[in-house]
Amino acid sequence: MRALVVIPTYNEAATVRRIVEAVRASGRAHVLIVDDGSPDGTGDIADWLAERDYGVHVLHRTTKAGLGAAYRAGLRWGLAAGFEALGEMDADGSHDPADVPRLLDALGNADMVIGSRYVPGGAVRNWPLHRQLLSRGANKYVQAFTGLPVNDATAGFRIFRREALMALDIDRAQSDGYSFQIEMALRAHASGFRVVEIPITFVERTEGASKMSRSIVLEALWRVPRWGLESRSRDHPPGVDRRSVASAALNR
Ligand SMILES: Nc1nc2c(ncn2[C@@H]2O[C@H](COP(=O)(O)OP(=O)(O)OP(=O)(O)O)[C@@H](O)[C@H]2O)c(=O)[nH]1
Ligand SMILES: [Mg+2]
Repeated sequence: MRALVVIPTYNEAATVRRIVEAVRASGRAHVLIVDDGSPDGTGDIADWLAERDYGVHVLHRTTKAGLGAAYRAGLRWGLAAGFEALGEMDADGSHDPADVPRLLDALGNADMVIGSRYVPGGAVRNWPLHRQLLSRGANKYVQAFTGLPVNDATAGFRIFRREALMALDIDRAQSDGYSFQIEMALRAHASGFRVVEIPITFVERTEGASKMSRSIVLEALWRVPRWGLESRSRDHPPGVDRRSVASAALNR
C-alpha cells in the first residue's frame, strides 16, 4: 500500500530531521511536511530533506493557521497524489516513528487506525499532571457528549485508508485546532467505518515549545457538545444504514 505520513510543523527545527529520517528509514511511507512559515527555519530544513530524498515532500504555508488547516491541506495533497494510506504524526518526538509499520499493518483490518495512549498497553511518559488531566478530561468530555466508543479521540497519531478519507470529505471539517482530531474520529465512526486503536507510548517533547493554547481548548469545549446534539437529532436509530444516513447528515 502506498503510504504517506503528514507531519505538520511550527517551530520544530530541533526534531524535524530526526523524525522524518526515521519514518523514511522504515521503508514504509513517504513524508509530507506541512510547515506554516516557522520563524525558526523548520521550513528550510524540510526543503533540505526533500532535496535529498524523493520520498520527502514539503508544503509551505505562509501563516500559522492551526493544526486543522494544516492537516486539511496536507491530506488533500496526499489524496491528489494518489496515496492509498494517509497518516498523521507530530514532529516533536512524542510519536515514535518505529510505530509507523505497526499502525500501517493494522490498516489491513480497519479504515482508520489510531495510535492510542488509553488502551491496554498504551502509555504516556513524562507528561505533567495537568497535561494528563487535560487529555483524559478531553476524552471523557467527548464520550459524555457524543458516546463515541474511542478511548483516545484526541490522538494525533493515526492512519486513514484512502477511501475512508475521501468519504469523510476533509474539506467539510470545521475545526481550526486540535479538535480536528476529535471531529475526524466522530465522522469516521458515524459513517460506519472500522476505527481501531493500537497501543502506543506517547513521550512528552524534550525540545521546542508546545502550541497548546487556551483558544485550542475552548474550541473543543464548544464544538464537542454541538456535534453531540447534531448526532442525536438525526432521525434514525443507531446501526440502521449508518454509513449513508450519518455521512449524509454530517456532510449537510
Ligand atoms: N503547520 C502547523 N503545525 C502545527 C500548528 N500547531 C501545531 N502544529 C504541529 O502539530 C504538532 C503537535 O503540536 P504540539 O505543540 O506538539 O501539541 P501537543 O502535542 O498537543 O503539545 P506538546 O507535546 O505538549 O507540545 C507538532 O508537530 C506541531 O509543530 C500549526 O498551526 N500549523
Ligand atoms: Mg506534542
